[in-house]
Amino acid sequence: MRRGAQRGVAVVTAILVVAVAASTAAYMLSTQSATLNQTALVASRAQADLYAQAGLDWARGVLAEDARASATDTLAEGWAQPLVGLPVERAVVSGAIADLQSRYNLNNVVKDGRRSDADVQILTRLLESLGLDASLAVAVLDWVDADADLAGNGGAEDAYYLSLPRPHRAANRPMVQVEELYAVRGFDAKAVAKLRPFVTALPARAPVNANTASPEVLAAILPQLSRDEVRALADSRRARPFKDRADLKTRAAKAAPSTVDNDLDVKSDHFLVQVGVAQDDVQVATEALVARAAPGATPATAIIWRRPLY
Ligand SMILES: [Ca+2]
Ligand SMILES: [Ca+2]
Repeated sequence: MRRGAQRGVAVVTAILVVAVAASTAAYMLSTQSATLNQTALVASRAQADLYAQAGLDWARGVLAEDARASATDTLAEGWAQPLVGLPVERAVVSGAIADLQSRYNLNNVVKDGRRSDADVQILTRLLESLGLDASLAVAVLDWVDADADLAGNGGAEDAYYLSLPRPHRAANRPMVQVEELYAVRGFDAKAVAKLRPFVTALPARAPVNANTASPEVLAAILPQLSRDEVRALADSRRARPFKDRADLKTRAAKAAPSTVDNDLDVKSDHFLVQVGVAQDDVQVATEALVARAAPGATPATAIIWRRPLY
């Protein structure tokens, strides 16, 4: 009986030892494979970063080549066609180039250090056409202009921004990223979401490319034209892109020639390049603002900023 009990305990102990040994082994195996996975992940990530960089360089090359090939920029050109899922070794690379001058440059509201009334009016019309408060244009102007004087109703400078629950200052310089709008007086997430597809923040004064702009943006710039006339003008681009400003003036005969000269163009110098890379379990996406120099200049393109997309 006693001997039997001892045997029983021995068996239980043996089972326990085996179980502990097994679980320790399993644990060791799992940590080891986690380490292996981690190493593979870091390697994949580094490789994906390299592909993203290569994708960016490729896009810059495409834009430089396009500048040599044509004096206009239209959505029918090669650069405007997205690159969807190109297999490169173990990775899949996607990319897209968007013309940022198809949008209205918010920084245009200040010209040569001073308020540009014509541009504030363009922004006001754009806001109104989107169902947004027109006074937001004044808030943008105060945000961008160097002074601390209120530009008008709805304007805001440091005194307003410093009184907020999360105080900050007015930028008082050109916007670097269009997301700065979230910090500007009167803009909530909904207003930013509405306006954002139509505006951009470029480092230099930039006219809107009439060959790529949306009818909404064209209408804001060309108030002399009716909605239908703007749409017809935009539709006509598909068969016949605008060759130059003279062509634009002829085909938008009601437009003020000075508006065409100051606020419109038929080409672009600023592009948003987005590159995505998927390799194994790693996904890398990056976007960059690429500025194109005048034809013949070196370097042909420059990266103004670059940031991870996720
Ligand atoms: Ca072109
Ligand atoms: Ca200001």
